[in-house]
Amino acid sequence: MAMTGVLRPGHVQLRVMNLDDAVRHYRDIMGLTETGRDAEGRVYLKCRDEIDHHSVVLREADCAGLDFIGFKVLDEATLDRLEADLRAYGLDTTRLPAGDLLETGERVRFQVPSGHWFELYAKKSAVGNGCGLVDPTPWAPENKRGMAPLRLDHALLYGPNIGAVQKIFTEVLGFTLVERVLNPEGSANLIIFLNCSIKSHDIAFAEYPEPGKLHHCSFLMESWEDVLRAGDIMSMNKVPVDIGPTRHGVTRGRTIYAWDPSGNRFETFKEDRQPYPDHEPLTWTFEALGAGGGLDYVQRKLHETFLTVVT
Ligand code: M3P
Ligand code: FE
Repeated sequence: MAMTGVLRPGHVQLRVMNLDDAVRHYRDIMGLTETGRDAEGRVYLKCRDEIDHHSVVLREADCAGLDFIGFKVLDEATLDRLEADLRAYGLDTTRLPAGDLLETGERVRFQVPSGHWFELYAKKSAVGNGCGLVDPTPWAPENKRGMAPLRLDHALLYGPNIGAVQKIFTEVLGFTLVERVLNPEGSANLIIFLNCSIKSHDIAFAEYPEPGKLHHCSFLMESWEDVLRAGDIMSMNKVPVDIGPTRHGVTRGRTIYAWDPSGNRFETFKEDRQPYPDHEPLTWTFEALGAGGGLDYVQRKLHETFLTVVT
């Protein structure tokens, strides 16, 4: 098997300021399926083509934002190895018990120098995508509701010390730098896009003074047509839109950025690039992030919200 180690972002736990409004957004407007609620009141949801029990966990809190992101790893031996590797690198790790998140095995949690909390886990109950395992259907009609994203795809996080974060992800966790945007001086990276697969990115970080911030969680759509259709659904439901529909020059992703009722940005996204680990990373100058269409290839402008609005 070529794909080992860290497989993918498997879940995000989001803080929302009103649980009912958030459930209406993620379940009824976006069309994720609710798969459970726990004793703490957290709500678990999954996208229609995901196999595992959940990818989005909503927790009611006083302020919006991201509690943590979990990455699924191949198996328990990989989890043990990566835990040891993180410790050998000098990071503190803690183990959360199986069942702390519904239907999820033990998680190895650690904080990176941007202030974000990550966790690795090897086990989560497979509930399936409704298509079956023998003579499967291509999609399950009962799960194709609302915007109907296929899966949680990636997140862009804002915080300090992204150079140190990049080292952890590439040197310990086996990620590859795929694309980057330089700072205005050209002296360091302002934004880095990393994958652990051949996705255009599995995680991205932007240099920002405040630690632990969320720029967006992204959801993969089946087609560009479905991104536009998601835009229709946003308008019908008065979901506030930030940017798009357009294409990012950086990563080539076709996109809409919009906000959930708590102000957490989310993206409906159709990827358009599959970089292998042997490909050279692509570099964008800061000037090209705006005028070169890095952020918005159609309008070629640096929308102010991109650099300033985070939760
Ligand atoms: C994405 C994406 C920038 C592009 C961001 C890209 C920073 O959010 O999912 O492709 O210009
Ligand atoms: Fe994105």
